[in-house]
Amino acid sequence: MAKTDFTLHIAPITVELAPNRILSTIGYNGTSPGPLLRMKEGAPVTVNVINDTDVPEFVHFHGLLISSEVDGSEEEGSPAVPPHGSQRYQFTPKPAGTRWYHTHTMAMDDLHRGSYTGMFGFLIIEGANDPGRFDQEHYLALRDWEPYFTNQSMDNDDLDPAQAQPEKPAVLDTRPVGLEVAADIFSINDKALGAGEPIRVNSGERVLFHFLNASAIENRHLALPGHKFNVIAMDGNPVPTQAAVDVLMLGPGERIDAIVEMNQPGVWILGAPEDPVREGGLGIVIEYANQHRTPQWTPPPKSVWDYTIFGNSSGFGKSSGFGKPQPQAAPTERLDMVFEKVPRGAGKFNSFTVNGKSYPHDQEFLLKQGTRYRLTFHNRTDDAHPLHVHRHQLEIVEIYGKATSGVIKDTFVVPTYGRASVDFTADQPGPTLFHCHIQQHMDFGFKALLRYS
Ligand SMILES: [Cu+2]
Repeated sequence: MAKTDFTLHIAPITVELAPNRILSTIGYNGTSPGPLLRMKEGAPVTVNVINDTDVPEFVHFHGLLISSEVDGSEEEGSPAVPPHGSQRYQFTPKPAGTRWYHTHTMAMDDLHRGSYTGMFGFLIIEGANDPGRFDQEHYLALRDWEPYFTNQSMDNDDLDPAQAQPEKPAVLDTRPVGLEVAADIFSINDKALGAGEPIRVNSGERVLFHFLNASAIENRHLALPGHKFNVIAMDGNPVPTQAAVDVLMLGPGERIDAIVEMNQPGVWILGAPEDPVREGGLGIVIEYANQHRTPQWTPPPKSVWDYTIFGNSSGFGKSSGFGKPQPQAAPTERLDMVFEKVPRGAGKFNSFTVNGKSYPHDQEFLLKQGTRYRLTFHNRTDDAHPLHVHRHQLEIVEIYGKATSGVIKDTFVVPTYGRASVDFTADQPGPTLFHCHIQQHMDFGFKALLRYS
């Protein structure tokens, strides 16, 4: 048997967000986030997962181009980690970049299962990507805790681009909607704002941040007063055009690598622009040397998130000059997915359909190996959804009614009533799961299985 390179031990843990706020959950190796797994691109690894709970578990390696057998998805036929048993995953990690791993079990109406737990962590694949000069780096995962059901909409999608909403139906469905999941307690990694050590910086330093939205629930925004985020990679993939922005947006599952030039001495809060979210814990203090005062927060300039400014079509920003994706052949086949929400379609909860049908869409999405596809997502719902395709890389080619190229993602947010197209090459045989990365949406129908013919 191959030697074990990494061991993940699933068991109940406690997380001390603050001295007066200690949570019980499930985690990997006694902590949440779990250990940072550092792998080398192209060097085979064995991950041994030991499950010390009473239920089957799946560990999904998110953003990796690996086979269905080890992808960690029940729908794709990966074997479960049995209760009080273990499972070995052997694969060759690729591509280089900021990836992550997390549980992929269903939660349904149990808010103590699946991605509501502390089972997630960063997975870094080291390779040829060159982030440029930096003085220190930090891995920051955004989380919410102690989720509950509510019929009060908590959406904060107002920072999304104002747009035509091409998929908005002429007549809106006004039936009462079901219970949704919300949370009021937040953290970055395992600490609420102010409870952990600050990030200590010197004026003039370049700090590389690896951000991950590990929430099961909601898209998140981040800002750092007086500073800009120079985005160099999204979902671990270098962007064709590096651009500096005031506010980042990450849907659940998304990652952003960004360099911040520390040139505003003071003590600042890096956190969520929405007051209840930041005051609920989603933030971390940035403290310059020899600065002693209360951490400052000022609202960021009004800002909209737009993936296309990082693409090849953009006229501003500076070319990253590394890892630039090769121009791809034009797609020869088309696929369409239409998403609709059925209010209270699952009893107390809403359900979702893809092309008017429920999972698993037998034989509906058949891929021919080696073919490049254009997949268009039609979001006929009143939410912005983080869409994720397993084991493949997606090139955004149209979003917000704008064309772009070269932005390579595994997860991206399709706006409310919006439309987006991605191109991908079917070069990863095996069942392939597509789903919304909001746990409740996935559990209640927002998913489909793509198969190779
Ligand atoms: Cu969703």
